[in-house]
This record gives sequence, C-alpha cells and structure tokens, in this order.
Amino acid sequence: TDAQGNAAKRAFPRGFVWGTATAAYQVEGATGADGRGESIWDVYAHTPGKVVDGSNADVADDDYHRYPEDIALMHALGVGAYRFSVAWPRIFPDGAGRPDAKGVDYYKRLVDALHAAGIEPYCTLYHWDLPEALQRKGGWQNRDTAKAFADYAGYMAGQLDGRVSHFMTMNEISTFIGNGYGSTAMAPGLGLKGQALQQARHHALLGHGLAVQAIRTATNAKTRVGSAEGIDAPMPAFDAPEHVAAARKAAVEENAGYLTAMHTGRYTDLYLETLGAAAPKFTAEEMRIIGSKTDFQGLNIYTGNYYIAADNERGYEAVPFPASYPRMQSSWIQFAPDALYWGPKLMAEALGIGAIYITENGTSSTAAPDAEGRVLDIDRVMFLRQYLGELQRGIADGAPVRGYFLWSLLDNFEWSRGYSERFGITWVDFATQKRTPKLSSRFYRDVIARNAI
Ligand code: GBH
Repeated sequence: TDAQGNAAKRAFPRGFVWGTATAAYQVEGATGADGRGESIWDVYAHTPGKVVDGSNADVADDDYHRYPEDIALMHALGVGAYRFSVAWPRIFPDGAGRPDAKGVDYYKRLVDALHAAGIEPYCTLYHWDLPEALQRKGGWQNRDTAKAFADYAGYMAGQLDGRVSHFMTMNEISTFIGNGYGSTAMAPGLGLKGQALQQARHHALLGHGLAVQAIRTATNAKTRVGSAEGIDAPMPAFDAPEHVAAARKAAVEENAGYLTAMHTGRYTDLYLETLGAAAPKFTAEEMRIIGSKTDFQGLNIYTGNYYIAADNERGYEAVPFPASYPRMQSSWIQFAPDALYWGPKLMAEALGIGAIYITENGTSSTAAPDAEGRVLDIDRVMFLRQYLGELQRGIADGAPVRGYFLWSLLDNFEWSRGYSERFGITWVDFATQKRTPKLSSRFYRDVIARNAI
C-alpha cells in the first residue's frame, strides 16, 4: 500500500545506531567521591555570578550512584548505544601521576552494566572537565597539557579495551576554546584574544591528535577512534547549485581552526591570512599529528547557518537570522531541521569524511510537569520529528551517517545555564532525584522501534 511505501521510504538503514548522550560533569555529581580531584568546572561553578541560577554540579543527577536506574531507562527506550564521558579528575586527580583505581573501577562498572543491558558504550575522554591542577599550570595554553591528555586518554582507553568499541578524544574543542578561553562564558573563563587564544586552540588540537595515537596503541585493532566536534551546520539558503557550492566552501573555512585542520592536517591559507600576526606557532610535525587518521567523525548539531553565493574572496556569505526566525528555549538554537540534511552531507563531501555519527542533537524546552505529573514537551517532539526527518532524507541521499545520539537522556547541569535549561527526554526532579520520562521519550522509543521516521 501507499502507507507501507511511504514507511519504507522513511526508514533508516539496517543497523543504524540509536543512542542517547550525557557528559560526566553534567550528570555524575559525587564530586568529592572516591578521591576525585577538582576540575576547572568545580572552581567556575563555585565562583559567584558565573552560573545564571547560582547552582553547581556537586549533586547534579547523582548519576555516579544512580547509573543502574538510568541504564534501565535506556533499556526501556530501546537504545542500542550510550555516549558518556570519563571525568579526567576521577582517573588522575592531579591531571597526571598515579591513577585512582576507584575512579577507574566506576567506569568499568558502568560499561559492564551497559553491556548487561545490551547497550554499546561510546566513550568521550574529555568533555570539558580539565583537572584544576593542570589549569594552574596554564591549562590548554601550556603545550604540556596536550601530552598529559594523551597519557590519560591512552591509559583510560587501555583500561576499557575490549569493553568499549568507540572512543572519542574530545567534545567540542570549538566550544571549550571559544567560550572558556576566548570569552568568559565557560570555565576557565579567561577571555583571551589574538595569538594567545590561537595557541591554546592549537594545543587542544594537538592533544586530540596525540590522543588518537595513544588510544590506538592502547587498544585492540577493532577499536574505532574519533572525536565529537560541534558545528553550526553549513546549509544553502535553498537548494540551488550556487548556494550549495557556497555552503560547501563555508564547511571548510568556517571550521578551519577545528575539523578542517583535523581532517586535512593543515590550516587553510585563508585562515592563516585572516589571522595574520595572531596565527599560532606550529611545526609540520604538529600538523601531521593533528591530522592523525580517525575512523569516524562525531558531529554535535543543534542548528546551522544559511549561506548564499557571494562575490568575495570566500565565495560565500552567511545569511543573518532575522529576529522573527523561530528559535527554541535556548536562544542559540535556531529551529533549522535542514542542519541534519546538509550538515553531515556537506562536511563529508568537503573534508572527505567516511563515517559520521550525530553525537548530539536535541533541544531545551520549558515544558514542566502538569497537574498529573506528565511532561508534555510537544516542542521537543516537533523538533525531533523534523530534524530526524531531514536526517533520514540526507542518509537516503548519500550522507554517511551511522548513528544518532539524542542530547540528552536526562535533564542535567547545563553549564553556565545551570538547571534553568532542560535538555532531557527524562524529567529530573532535582530535589528528590525522581526521573519521569517526558512525551518526547515515548516519541523517541517509537522511532527506535520502527527504525523509521
Ligand atoms: C553542547 O554544546 C554540549 O556538548 C553539551 O554539553 C551541552 O549540554 C549541549 O550542547 C546543550 O547546550 O551561552 O549564548 O554564549 C552545544 C554548543 C556552544 C551551545 C556554546 C551553547 C553558548 C551560547 N554550545 N553555546 S551562549
């Protein structure tokens, strides 16, 4: 029938990976447990005026203790994969030196419990919680941090070898450098400019490249290594050849300091020209390390930028969002389902990427429990239905996307927004730690069960 025909057309590929994502600092809590060291986010969140609601992540979702319950939630959803991150200060409380066995054991228990529930762990080694001890030595401004990260990443990957099939070095270098070093919106909140900022960014990329090599050395040959980078997806204003070409050029140049360098092992001429005296100092050997071959690229995509062809040296121009353009609760999330059609497709074409996972996608919502305790987050359902529809269309048109991780399983500590923005498909009552699946969770369960949108 037509209905079946349509359903077939909207199917995702067989074996498509459906998951949810979280990050250690945003969900674990238990910041003082089992010898964990301090991270830059503990310091930042405890500095008055930094987090909008004055909150911190000392308890957060208490996932350090409640992970069995949260795995049961995922099991009920039917997800096949879970993206979590390891807190570096739980493994090396001082950033380097002697590992803490209790911290390592926690992650072994976590991945074993995931396997017992039939869920494949996807592990990110750095989701922004740098050990404070390393920040005191300059953090990512200090080249030695790149080496310390690779040592930690190799050690931890070795500990989880055979239990974790996919490792991601870092989450969104663009964000922790841009907001933590370039502005004061995130830890450590340095507000650097010019060459100092570029050098910190370069060291973070170097840390990624060294970690790719360290993880490969520490794990078996089947282990897949990549990173999770955040992008504003490049999108043509509409599907006309000149605008598609413009968006493809933007895919390269707008990510020149991050993904382009990581996938080509070089900074583009235009990038270095534009930076001028602010360009980082680098060697050919460092660029070779930064360009270390990976097995997949994780992309965190929440929104995008529209481009049109332009008669300038870049060949493209971003179309500004007018005030009337629709947005979600978080003002930076312009509602742009096209981002999941064009983002993976154009990044893959422009940088020659063979396998992509959407390592984060989702939205905040103001939906809260009604009189019956239900959370009817219809804005999130609408958002996911449209974005996933475009993702499916993109894959059908050849985008090499292997899986999708919804951000997030749980409401959690949303960095400098504290608990004021909720990204979970599960409501968390932070006073009691009670979890309640939202309407969007039911929606996602159906998508997974049908492997279709
Ligand atoms: C992701 O970043 C993070 O990986 C994840 O930890 C986070 O919970 C999730 O998104 C939801 O935010 O405060 O106006 O300056 C997404 C990219 C870049 C979005 C920084 C927010 C700050 C906007 N983020 N941006 S503003």
